[in-house]
Amino acid sequence: DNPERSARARLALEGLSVGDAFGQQFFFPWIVERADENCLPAPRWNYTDDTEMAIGIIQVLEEAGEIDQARLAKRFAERYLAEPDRGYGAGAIDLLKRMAEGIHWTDASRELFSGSGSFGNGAAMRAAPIGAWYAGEPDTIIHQAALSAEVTHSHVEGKAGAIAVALAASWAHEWRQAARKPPATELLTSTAERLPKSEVRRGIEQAANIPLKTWPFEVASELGCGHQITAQDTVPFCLWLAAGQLKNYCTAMWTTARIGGDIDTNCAIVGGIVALATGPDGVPDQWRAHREALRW
Ligand code: R7I
Ligand code: MG
Ligand code: MG
Repeated sequence: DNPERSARARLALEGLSVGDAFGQQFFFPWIVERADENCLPAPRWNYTDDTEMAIGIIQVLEEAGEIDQARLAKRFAERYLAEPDRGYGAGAIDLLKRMAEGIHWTDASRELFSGSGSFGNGAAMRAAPIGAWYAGEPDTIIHQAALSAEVTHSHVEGKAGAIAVALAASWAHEWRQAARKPPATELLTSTAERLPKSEVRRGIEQAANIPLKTWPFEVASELGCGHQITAQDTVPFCLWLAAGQLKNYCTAMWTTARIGGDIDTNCAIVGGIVALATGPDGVPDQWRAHREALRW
C-alpha cells in the first residue's frame, strides 16, 4: 500500500511547502502588518529549508519504506550542499556542513549546542509527511518521527516537536475520513497524551484548555509563536491554530501569517496538518502555482 502512503505524504508536503513559501513572503514585519486576504502576495513564492528537509524525508520514505537515518542524513547533507541558501537555522548549517565533510551524523547531531543536541523547531517543521505516511498507526509514528528528528535534533524537546506534528497530521487525516467527526480539540488532547514528558507536551496540554475561538494573538502571547525558533515555542501554538482551522486551508494560512513569529515554519506546520484535513482540494491551484516548483 505504499502508493497510498506516498500520495498522503505528498499531500502533506503540498500543504507544508505552499505554507512555507507563502509564509516566507511575510518575512518583514511591515508586510505582516499589511497582510490582506484580498491581496495574495505576488509570485513567485520561494520555499525554504522547511520544504527542503520535508522533501528529503519523503525521498527516504519512498526509497526505503521507513526512516533510515543514514539515508536521511545523506539526503539532508546533499540537499543542503546543492542549495545552502534556503534559510537554514544556525545550528543546522553547522551540523549539515560537518555531515557533508564526512563526520558521522550521530556525533554531529549530539554535539550541537555544547552537547545538549538541538531543540530548534527544525525537526517539527518537516514532520507532517511522516504522520501522513503512517496515518492511523500512532506507535509507529512516534518511533519513526523520533528517528527522523534525531538525525539533526537529538534533544528531547526537538524530538517531541516532531512527534507532535506527525501525530497531529495523522489525526487530521483520520478526521477527514471519519463519518462522525470527533471534536477538533481532540487533535490536541490525543497528541499530548502520547508525547514524552517535555515542555512541548506541557504546552500542548495548556493549548487544549484554550477555547478554539480565542483571539489568536492572545494565545500566541501565552504559548509563544516561534520567535525563539524552538520546538517548545512553536509547536503548541501551531497545533492550537490547526485545530481551529481544519476546514479552510487559506484562512488557516492567513491567520497564521498575521500572528508573526516564525511565519514560514508556522505556516509549514499548520499547512501540512490542515491540508490532510481538507484533502487536496483545500490547497487552491493558484496558491500551488505561486509556489516555485519543487526540486526533487
Ligand atoms: O531547528 P533548526 O533547523 O531551525 C529551524 C528554523 C526554522 O524557522 C526554519 O525556517 C529556519 O529559519 O530555521 O536549526 P537549529 O539551529 O538547530 O535550531 C534553531 C535555533 O534554536 C538555534 O539557532 C538556537 O537559537 C535555538 N536552539 C538552542 N538554543 C540553546 N540551546 C536550539 N537548540 C538549542 C539549545 O540546545
Ligand atoms: Mg525556513
Ligand atoms: Mg522558519
